[in-house]
Amino acid sequence: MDDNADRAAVARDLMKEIDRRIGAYDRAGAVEAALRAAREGVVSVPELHTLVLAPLMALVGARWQAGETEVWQEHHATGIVRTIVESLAPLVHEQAAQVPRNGRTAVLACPPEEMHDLGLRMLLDRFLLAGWNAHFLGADVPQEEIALAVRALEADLLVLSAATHYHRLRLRALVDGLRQAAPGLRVLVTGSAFAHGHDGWADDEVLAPATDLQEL
Ligand code: B12
Repeated sequence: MDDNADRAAVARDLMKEIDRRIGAYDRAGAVEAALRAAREGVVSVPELHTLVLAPLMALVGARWQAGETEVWQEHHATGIVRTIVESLAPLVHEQAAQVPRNGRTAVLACPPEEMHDLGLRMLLDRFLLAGWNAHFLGADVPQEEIALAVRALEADLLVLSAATHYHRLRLRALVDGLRQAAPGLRVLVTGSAFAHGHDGWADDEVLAPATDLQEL
């Protein structure tokens, strides 16, 4: 087995273990399994995000959609995954301190009424680990507050994330408005609403998950 296949297999096993522990309502065990793997370098933080936690959340969503689980179980699982991501902040800051800083600042936010901020929260860590100075504003941020934040934080880049098609449509007007208010600001959109294509958006307006953030 090559190294990539090896790491993918390790990540799959870790996802199964975290999933099993969440299913058994073993919050401490699920968090500890993820933290141990990241601290020991069994998976890197970006691998934990993309190969373990994102597929786990897709599985959680699919089970709910198939009627196999209740909404509260999806909320329960989401809460534990969020705890895992937040618990890794000290490790991320420690690792980011070893990476040469690029002197650029990114602001990450969800547009008004968009509640899916977990993927964007993971992206914050990946920006920090790629040498950016980055700030996360979270879910459902009013347009005026986004405009104030990019100015106050002297952002070079604004990343807006949407998970639902409905929010993706409203994002067009929001992005155009923000660009008018802050000419020269680079604005990118991302999130699972764009996972199956980005009609109505130019290629260079969309941040795809495979993008090398150091090259942005
Ligand atoms: C957790 C969750 C919630 C939580 C959000 C918690 C939070 N704070 O983030 C809560 C309960 C709030 C929620 C609410 C709703 N949700 Co919800 N939710 C999910 C769930 C289960 C997981 C999302 C997640 O965190 N994934 C983990 C992160 C890391 O993954 P990600 O953001 O998707 O990003 C990955 C990929 O998408 C991809 N990717 C990301 N960006 C990009 C960009 C490009 C260009 C590409 C190519 C790929 C890509 O790479 C990432 C890493 O692998 C998904 C199921 C699913 N399959 O995604 C549904 C899902 C996103 N929700 C959905 C819906 C419909 C809703 C509700 C409308 C439900 C309702 N009737 O109330 C509300 C809307 C709330 C709102 N106003 O925003 C739909 C969206 C359908 C659509 N496309 O329009 C989904 C897909 C479920 C489904 N299959 O129906 N939800």
